[in-house]
Amino acid sequence: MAADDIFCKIVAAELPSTKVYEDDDVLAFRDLHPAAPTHILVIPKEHLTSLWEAKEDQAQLLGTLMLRARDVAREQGLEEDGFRLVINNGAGAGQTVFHLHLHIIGGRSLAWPPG
Ligand code: DGP
Repeated sequence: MAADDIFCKIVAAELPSTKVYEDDDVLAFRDLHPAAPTHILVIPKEHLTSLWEAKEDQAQLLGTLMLRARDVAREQGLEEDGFRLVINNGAGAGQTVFHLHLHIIGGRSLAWPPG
């Protein structure tokens, strides 16, 4: 756990969150500032700063995050109209919380390319 990481604090239940999925390795909860009707964050419970920092031996965890995000999207009823998974890597790409997270964004039409 990284002491100054708010998502580690959410994993440890030191900060509140609206959870939508949890298992031993993965937590999914609603984004505090939703950018769409459905906006959920999927994170590894173990601290990982960013995709950039991921190691080869974390490949299985990265794949699991993708699959659980897919499952959450399905449970939230997003499959018919589509949804987007986003990873912001680095401050220049808009990363503000330095604990790897996948954004699940859906429930409205989504423009491409993103800004
Ligand atoms: P990013 O910009 O990719 O690092 O996304 C971080 C997201 O985290 C952003 O959409 C807002 C959300 N967020 C920030 N602080 C909290 C929090 O304390 N709780 C929840 N649920 N979401 C948060």
